[in-house]
Amino acid sequence: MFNEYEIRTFLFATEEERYHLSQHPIIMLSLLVPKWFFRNESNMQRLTISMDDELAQDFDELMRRKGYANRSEAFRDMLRRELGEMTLEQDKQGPCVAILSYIYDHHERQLSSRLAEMQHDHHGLTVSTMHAHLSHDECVETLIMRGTTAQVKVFAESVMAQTGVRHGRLNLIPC
Ligand code: NI
Repeated sequence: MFNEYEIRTFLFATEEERYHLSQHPIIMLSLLVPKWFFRNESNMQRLTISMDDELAQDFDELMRRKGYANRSEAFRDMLRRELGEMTLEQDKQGPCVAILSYIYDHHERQLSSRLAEMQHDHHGLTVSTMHAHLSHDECVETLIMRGTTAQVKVFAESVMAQTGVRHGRLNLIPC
């Protein structure tokens, strides 16, 4: 709806340019929006990135597919993900929040009780568990955990390695 670029263009334009820009109804409208509506840019840095046409096209395609409204937010998210992974990799004793999800066959011998027992044994790690009965045979579970990256990984891997547990995925978020 309102474009940060248009606002900035208006604010930094010369008198003459400003007159022409003021003919643009969207820009005039956007000036009525209070400043707090936009992100606080006072502590934001502007980076200029050069890339070849092909990479730029691929980036725009990725942005569209993922539903980003602009390149800046797409790039910030990629950078945050990369930095997060680096933090997790470098500091295995650092704190994290983790989400583990998996599907399992509840007809598998004693698997339900074994999984519950494993969670009880790590009650300090498991913050919450959600269980849903997917079908006659299958259950889906999502665990929210809190602990060091190393602890969470070891526990998650032992759960995913159980016979009958499938599609295990662990999402680690540094905090
Ligand atoms: Ni179930």
